[in-house]
Amino acid sequence: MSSLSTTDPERTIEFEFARATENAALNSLHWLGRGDKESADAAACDAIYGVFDLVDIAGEVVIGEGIKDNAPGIFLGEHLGTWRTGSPRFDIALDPIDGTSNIAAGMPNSISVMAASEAHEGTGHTMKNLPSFYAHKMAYGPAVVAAMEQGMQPVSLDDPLEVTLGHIAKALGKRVGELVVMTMNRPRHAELIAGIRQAGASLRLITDGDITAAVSPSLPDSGIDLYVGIGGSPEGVLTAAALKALGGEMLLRMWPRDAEERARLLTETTAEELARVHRVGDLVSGESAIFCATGISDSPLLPGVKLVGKKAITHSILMRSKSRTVRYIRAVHDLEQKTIHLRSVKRDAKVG
Ligand code: VTB
Repeated sequence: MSSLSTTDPERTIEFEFARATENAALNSLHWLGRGDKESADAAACDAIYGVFDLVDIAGEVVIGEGIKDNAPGIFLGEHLGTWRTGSPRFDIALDPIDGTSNIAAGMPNSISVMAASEAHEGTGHTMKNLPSFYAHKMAYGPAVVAAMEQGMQPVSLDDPLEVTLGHIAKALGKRVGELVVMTMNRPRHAELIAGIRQAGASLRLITDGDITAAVSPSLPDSGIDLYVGIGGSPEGVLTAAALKALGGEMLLRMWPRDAEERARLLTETTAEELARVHRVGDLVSGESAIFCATGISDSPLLPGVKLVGKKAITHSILMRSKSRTVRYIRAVHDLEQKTIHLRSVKRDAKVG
């Protein structure tokens, strides 16, 4: 008779993801505010490798990082886990630090984040690696999804902003003036920002890290009603893994930066794909997915790491879409006892 852990390996393996992002957060904390984002990223990657070097899974990175930030990175196609015979296969998406500029500047809004979905022989990847650098995204929570299921006109990336805000407000039983919209502060968002102000909604701008921003509207107490803007494509897929478990939704369309990128993308994909509006289920097509993040510095999703005497307190969110269980894991790490297994060193490193 097979046990739950062999028929549903996601159920036990998910906790290793929490260890991995916790250790990535703890190991990168040293770099908070030191102006060195590459070292912060390298420290997070080292800890993630270190955890998975001890875990019996056959993990393939299907969405990695690196190219964008010119960072050390864990790249597409890399293997995580021991790959012992019989280990369950997982597709993995990760951003060892979303918001490396934030951590380097000692600013809020950085997390370590991973997503995974069980992979099966012969079927394609369970998470979609988009070839564009940026994507146009709009993310909203379960109440808006429910309103649309009950007949409210669906929101669209192509509607004028005031129309979209009208729909969101109606779905949430608010006035537009009571809505809070979040986006990244970028020149490319000048028109968007002006439009939000013009419509009379409140605006929360962030410098970086749009995974936490896009997940926020799906959390009951984040105070954010809508995320909209142009941010990284891989971050969009990681967001989708979270929304799949939270019951939120996102519309995402690739956004070529310029004519040169558009031309390159057209050699890799079709014009239809470029024009396509993806939803959560298109980006994360596996039957189920795990999403896990640990706060490094404070964000609307999670508090950052707190050092209290000889202890470090981490806050993580761990969820999987199959059960829709959302766990908030507050962990107290005794820094005098705790070791972080790193790939780069033979013996385990002490924290701090
Ligand atoms: C985006 C966003 C990320 O970097 O990729 C952003 O999705 C880069 O935007 O969360 P710019 O090129 O405009 O700086 C993050 O904010 C952090 O990686």
